[in-house]
Amino acid sequence: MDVAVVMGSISDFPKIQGTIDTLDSLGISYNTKIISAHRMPNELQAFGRSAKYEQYKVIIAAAGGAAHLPGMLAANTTLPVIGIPVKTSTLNGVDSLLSIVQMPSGVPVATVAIGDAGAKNAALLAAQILAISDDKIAQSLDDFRERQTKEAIDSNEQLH
Ligand code: RP5
Repeated sequence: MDVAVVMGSISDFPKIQGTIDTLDSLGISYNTKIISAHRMPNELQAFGRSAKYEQYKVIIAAAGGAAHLPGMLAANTTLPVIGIPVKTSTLNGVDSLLSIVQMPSGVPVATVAIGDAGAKNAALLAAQILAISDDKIAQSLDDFRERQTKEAIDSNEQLH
């Protein structure tokens, strides 16, 4: 599998449907996993340390609140980690965003937007990383961009 899609809780799953749908539509292989940073710290470390040897190439990690899952995974691997800030009911995901994006120097996490746009963009960013060395994924991405542009042009024409 090329991508590991890790989430902090089963409650995150419906919020990253866009990630799953986008990976599917681009033909990218992935596994989904629940690893809670604060409830499963040992499992988190074990997965982070083994991910490269399990042949994953990119990790997408979604978490909400004091969202330390992406950062702690990044601390345990040199694979690229893309963090999705999950929208929370108390602070609308601003808590998640700041927890994920504000990584101190030395251990980066590529952070996408809160909400559906971020969930989809996480998959697209993973695809762009994989496309560097995978012509089939590169072609899927080009096709996606072409469709997206055509839809935008068509919507402009419908407006008139
Ligand atoms: C985080 O805490 C998860 O990523 C989730 O977004 C949030 C709430 O988790 P639950 O209490 O719903 O399991 O670890």
